[in-house]
Amino acid sequence: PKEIFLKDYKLPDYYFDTVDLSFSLGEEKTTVYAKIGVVSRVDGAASPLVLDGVDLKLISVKINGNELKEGDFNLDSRHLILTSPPSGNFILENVVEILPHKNTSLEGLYKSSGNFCTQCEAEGFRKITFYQDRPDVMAKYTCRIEADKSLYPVLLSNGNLIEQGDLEGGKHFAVWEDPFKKPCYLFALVAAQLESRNDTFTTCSGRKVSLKIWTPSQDLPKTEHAMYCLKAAMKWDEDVFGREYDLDIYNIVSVPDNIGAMENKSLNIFNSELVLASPETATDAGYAAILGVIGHEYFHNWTGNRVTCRDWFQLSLKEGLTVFRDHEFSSDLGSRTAKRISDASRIRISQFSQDAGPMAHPVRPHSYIKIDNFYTVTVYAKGAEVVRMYKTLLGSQGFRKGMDLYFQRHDGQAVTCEDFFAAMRDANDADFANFLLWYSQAGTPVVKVTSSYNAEARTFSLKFSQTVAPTPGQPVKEPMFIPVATGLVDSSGKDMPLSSVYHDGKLESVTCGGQPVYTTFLRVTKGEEEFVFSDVPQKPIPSLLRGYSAPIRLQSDLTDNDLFFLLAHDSDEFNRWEAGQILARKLMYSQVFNFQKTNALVLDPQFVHGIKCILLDSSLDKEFIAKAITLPGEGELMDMLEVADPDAVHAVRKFIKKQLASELKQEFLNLVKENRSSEKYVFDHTNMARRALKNTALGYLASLEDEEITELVLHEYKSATNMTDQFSALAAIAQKPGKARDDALADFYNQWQHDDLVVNKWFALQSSSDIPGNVKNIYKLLSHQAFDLKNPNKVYSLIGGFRGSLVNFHAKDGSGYKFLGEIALQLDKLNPQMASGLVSAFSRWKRFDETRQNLAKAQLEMMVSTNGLSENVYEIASKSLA
Ligand code: BAL
Ligand code: ZN
Repeated sequence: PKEIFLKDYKLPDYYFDTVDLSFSLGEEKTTVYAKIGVVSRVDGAASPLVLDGVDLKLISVKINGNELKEGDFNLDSRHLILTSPPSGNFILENVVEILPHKNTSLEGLYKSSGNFCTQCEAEGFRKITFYQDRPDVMAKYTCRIEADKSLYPVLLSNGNLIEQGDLEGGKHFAVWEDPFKKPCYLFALVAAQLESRNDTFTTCSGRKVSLKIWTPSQDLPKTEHAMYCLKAAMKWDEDVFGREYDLDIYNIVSVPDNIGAMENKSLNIFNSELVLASPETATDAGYAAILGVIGHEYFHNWTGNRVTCRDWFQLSLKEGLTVFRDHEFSSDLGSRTAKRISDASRIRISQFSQDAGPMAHPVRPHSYIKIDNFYTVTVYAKGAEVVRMYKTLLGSQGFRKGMDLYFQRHDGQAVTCEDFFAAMRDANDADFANFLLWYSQAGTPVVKVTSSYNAEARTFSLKFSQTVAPTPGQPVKEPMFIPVATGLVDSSGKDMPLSSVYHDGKLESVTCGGQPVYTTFLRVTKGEEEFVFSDVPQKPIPSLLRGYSAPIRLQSDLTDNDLFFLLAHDSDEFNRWEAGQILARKLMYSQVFNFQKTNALVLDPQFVHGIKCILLDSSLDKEFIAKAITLPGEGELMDMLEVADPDAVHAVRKFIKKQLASELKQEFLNLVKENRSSEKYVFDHTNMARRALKNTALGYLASLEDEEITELVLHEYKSATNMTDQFSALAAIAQKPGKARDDALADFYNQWQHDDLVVNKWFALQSSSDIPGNVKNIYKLLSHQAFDLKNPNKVYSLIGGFRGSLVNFHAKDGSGYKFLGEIALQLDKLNPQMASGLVSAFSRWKRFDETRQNLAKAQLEMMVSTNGLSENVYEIASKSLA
């Protein structure tokens, strides 16, 4: 396999300015005719025109109406090369045949539950026709679709419908025209038996946009929430970013087996999991995910479609920015603190773990074998944190100025991360020092802070030192530019006013409009440096990295008492939560050593007291309480250990959870009672927060061996009137093996077997279970009538879910590794992209003891020596072994 490098980027020699496509869709084969207006960029001698094409049967190729003969072109399994095209502009026509019903890769044009649909990002368009499949080739498209009318009554593509009609033989056609230039990865086509929920949105300039969400008719009632989300997103983008929608129609199509959700111009195609919801079938988490993803794909219309990426190395230019925008959207519509906690947790659990493994890469990777493998938490979530730091540094208004300049400069262009940086800088005349390093340097910065108070001088000093560990291909790192939001908390728990800081030999004012501030943003840019606050009347407790102002690991010298104090008093809710998490991690860490030495495990009474105070504090938001009493995950703990020990970490977390449940049983029981509701389901923050707290309390209680509690949990399961409550109760019952668990799981399946999306939750609950030896059950579920290895949702639920149980995936007998290795190879033949996603679970095998290392390594070696392995899996497996 060939590695592709950013440094080798070259402008294309040819641009395409118009693309007219015509599809004749059939059951046996589909014919695609493409007429492309080619513009040569280079004067003089024409260079060969290299077109990408995979799994295409070439029928004919013409230039300016003349059919090319053998010798005028070269054809291999991935390219059509026109050896000597004319100099100047010309028309290229080609006809190919493709087999959508045989396409299980879910890229290009494929059949999904009997309907035709496309997925072209990143490099799927080359499975539709011969083309320069790269994002910097932007053209205006028309698309004519012809198909059987009774089988495919709905024919959709990008842009506006300009013509439609009936044809002989029971066929019909539609012609769509997209007035905006776009790269081919945004092309989309759907031919299907679907119906639509219809609505309208009037834009800020008074244009009426027709909104349609397409699903099979029986699912239409489940699209109400998605429509609400779409309209909310359109309004929000106008209000917050001044971005108006630019066409008169916006379609969203829900299909059961798309890989996720896709922002195709005016024709988003979504996995049904991210569109369909009803109170009885979707949880609060599902409702919230739909809000985020409908928003995300809509926001791409400006950040991704109108302004796109020059090349795939710049993927985070659109994804990091659009994730940031969807995070802000969800924060504005729900709880900002709770959202920030979830997003920061994802960075620290998944992204830091990627940074510490063989697939560590910068937000803008330097190279790849398959770009599909780089739709990662680093490109998306760390990329969003990088965008957030611009906002932190510039403030809301400065950030908006930067965004406006970015759109003004680059609308209709394919650009780079530097272009975004330059717009932010130029709009604000800002000094960003070496901020660009966030795009090119991989790894998690570790920042150590020590503090000291000088009572005589009334100064408080913070000394920072930062390091970034080596990552593959980057042995030596430079210091990063890190904004550290800082407050100083006095002995009564109030924030001290801050007015000046001595730094770099200068006394700098940190006031705002002449007034002191309560949080200031320290710009940490060196390997080591000191900031000294002046006029500090008493020894403060510093509240550092408020709101998680940079994606770093912070190690401070705060004592346990300081942390308990911040847990009780910090005005920054994120840091209140953070203080509790640090305390919990320290406690769990100490108990892991007790477990390893076979000493009895103990729970610090001060910790129990801290949790109790949070539980009883009625002034706190309920979702915040639910998050604050949730213990850090096993993965976070494993990351703290020299040698990852899944058995110890699992036993310790389970012990602390059960012990807390036992000591705070009455409080948890009260929370369950006080937060029940028999009212109709409402998706809003107040009600979601109430349900989150009740169900977190129920989860704690269910860890106890107690008949009365088993009865209570069963009662909650049976009396639930929405999926959030029903599923939480099921999960609580399913914690422990036994008859109650078996009966409840069987009952749930019987109730919901007709609804695939609910059955997927049922698969995931079982596969991610920590019950001992669970891999046996998963083998059984593989042959369950509802499972299908071709469907991504089912694969994510049953196989992906299994990775969620660290204790079973890393079972010391190797059964978990063997299971995943076998399945990944089976899946690789159907869908390499999904297979490589699973294989990444092996990537940190070197973190484990020798026995586990050997077992995991054997699976990776087995994969790379398999004949016919995909490039996707090869890249992950070989880099993991390196
Ligand atoms: N562009 C791929 C799907 C998404 O991130 O929106
Ligand atoms: Zn996206």
